[in-house]
Amino acid sequence: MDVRALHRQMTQYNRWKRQLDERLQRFDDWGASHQMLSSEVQRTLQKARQLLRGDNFTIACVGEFSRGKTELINALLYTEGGRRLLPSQPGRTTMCPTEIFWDSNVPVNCVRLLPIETRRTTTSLQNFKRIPQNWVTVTFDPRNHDQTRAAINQVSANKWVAPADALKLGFAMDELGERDAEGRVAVPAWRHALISLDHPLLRQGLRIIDTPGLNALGNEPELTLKTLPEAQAILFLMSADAGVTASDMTIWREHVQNLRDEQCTAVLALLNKIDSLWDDLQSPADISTSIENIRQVTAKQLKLAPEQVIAISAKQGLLGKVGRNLSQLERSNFPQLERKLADVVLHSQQQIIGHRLVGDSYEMIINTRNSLAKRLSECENEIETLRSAAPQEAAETLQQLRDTIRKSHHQYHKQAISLRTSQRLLESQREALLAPISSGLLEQQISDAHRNLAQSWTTLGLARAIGNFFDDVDSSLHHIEREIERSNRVLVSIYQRPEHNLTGDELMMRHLLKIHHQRRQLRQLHKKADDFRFSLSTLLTRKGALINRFINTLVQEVRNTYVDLNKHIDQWLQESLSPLTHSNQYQKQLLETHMLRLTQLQGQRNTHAEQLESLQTNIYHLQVALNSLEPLYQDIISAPLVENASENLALLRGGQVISLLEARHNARATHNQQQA
Ligand SMILES: Nc1nc2c(ncn2[C@@H]2O[C@H](COP(=O)(O)OP(=O)(O)OP(=O)(O)O)[C@@H](O)[C@H]2O)c(=O)[nH]1
Ligand SMILES: [Mg+2]
Repeated sequence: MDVRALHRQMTQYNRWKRQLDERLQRFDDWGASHQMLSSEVQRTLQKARQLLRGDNFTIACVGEFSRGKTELINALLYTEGGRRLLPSQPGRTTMCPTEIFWDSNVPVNCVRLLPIETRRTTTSLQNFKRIPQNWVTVTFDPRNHDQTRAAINQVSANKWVAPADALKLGFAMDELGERDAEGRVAVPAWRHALISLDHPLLRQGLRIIDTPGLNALGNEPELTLKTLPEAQAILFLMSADAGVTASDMTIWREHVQNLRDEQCTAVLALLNKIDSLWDDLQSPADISTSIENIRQVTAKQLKLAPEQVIAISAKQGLLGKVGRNLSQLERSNFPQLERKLADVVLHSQQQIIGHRLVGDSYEMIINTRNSLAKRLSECENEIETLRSAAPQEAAETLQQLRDTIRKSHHQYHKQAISLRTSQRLLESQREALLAPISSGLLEQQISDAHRNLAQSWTTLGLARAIGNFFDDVDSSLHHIEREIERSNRVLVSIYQRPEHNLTGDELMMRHLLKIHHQRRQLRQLHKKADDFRFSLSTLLTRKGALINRFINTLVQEVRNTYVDLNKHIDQWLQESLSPLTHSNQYQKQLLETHMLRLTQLQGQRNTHAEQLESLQTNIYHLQVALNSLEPLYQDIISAPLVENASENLALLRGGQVISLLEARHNARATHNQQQA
């Protein structure tokens, strides 16, 4: 039985990323030592490397209280020692959202805690993460179990406050439990916890988010608006003995379903605690049948494919690992969950492979090597021609060689001019592309929304103000999509010009302007805003503070997405022609160097032997450069990146698919128009 699938996949993923990063660095170093790479190429390499380094793999556990979210994390992270890492008990245990990871920049085992009082401000969690002074840090030595437990158990800490203070912190009375003798109520002591723990899985870049049940998501807008959408996988926990309860369904609908539908997050629904259905009086076959039935019913209720619902026992998984009892572990079905997660890690790897920056970097390496090899073979032909020429014809032969080179240089020069014109053509789209998402326009819409909100004393008025704001956002999105379509036509027409001599459309398809990611984000925010609007009548009377925090977070997230969009489009304008430019500049540069050498030879009236020697030196330099690039090139072509085929075959535009044929047809039409 495979009990280490996730660990193995994470290790493989990291090794793969390191290898990719190392290859890009080798190319960068090669360029530096041979002075052969333009600053544009270097920038692409740097950005691709940043992408690889910044990438974490995040799993978030979501569900009602006591479904076993924390127990599942304990089983996932168990290594040795026979103890639970995180507190997991009957009833409410985890009181604040908790992120568990290993921060290799500050390699200290510690728990950082954000006091609940920070909820009185409208500052977002993201901003608090940048202000270390607001956090209480408790360091611990993992070999000291009592110290570790005391530090980590803080995630279930409560504090007693007056009911009025609890309301100010955004809690609703019905969320709070019994009052103590002094009439106070218990609220979580911390708003958020960050646990940095040196652990083999976390060292590989795994990040786990544990959330408390009981309306924690509703109370912390940033969790639903930002943290969950950014996770690569969401585990939604239910209890096998209860099936999908009404409150499970509410959490599913409000916080998870939408993320799954947008298909950027892998969602697995888990029916936990199957051991509570194990019954000595029933045959194992009967028990399996009844678990299978619950699984099928759950899949239907959640509208998921049955293979996305897994019946497990987190507790038996943990106990099986602790006691090294393989049959118990197998029966808990925990290894199946780990295999599923391993598949999600693999998917994440494919997404990196499909990233334009990574594809471009590989393309440049291959392109550089091929240009170099071509130039070298041409030089070898030249020297052969010169060698076979009689000494008295040498001057004439040199002249012929220069003419040939000048001709090809002329071709590249013409291409360079055409590329500059193309770049200007793209640049001329800038204003129209960026206008719908300009910060001025957005800030105007935000201030209109704030004014309307401030004047709205009724739920209807508030709902209308939020609705109007998102109508504005939608209309900007619509507007920009029309502009993108136009700009992509221009790009296609450029890539398809005969002088670029491209075989296949892969390169062009990779460089079309796509904003799937940002569009998805804005749609999700819109959907959340709608859900919020419709729940306003129940919220208004009790949660003024929450409404403010929600709206602020929402607006901030829209703002962030706009900033991201602006950056994305600006980069596209600068970089979408870079593969063509790189190839052209590089060939041109090689030819120029060579032509200079031939001109010097002609001018210096050297002997035939000296001329041959000089050309031989040139060949030698090219050969040295090629030899040092060759191992990297061989590595790359022996293990190429596998492209995301579907993305290259069709360009998705606002849910509509433009076929490759159509794109080509459009390109030809534009090209003909320009020719005319
Ligand atoms: N029998 C059984 N009990 C389990 C299983 N998983 C968790 N439990 C128990 O259920 C109780 C609640 O588990 P937790 O992991 O604390 O649940 P949670 O979802 O994190 O709950 P909150 O932190 O309150 O949101 C604990 O006593 C666990 O030991 C399981 O697979 N089988
Ligand atoms: Mg918990």
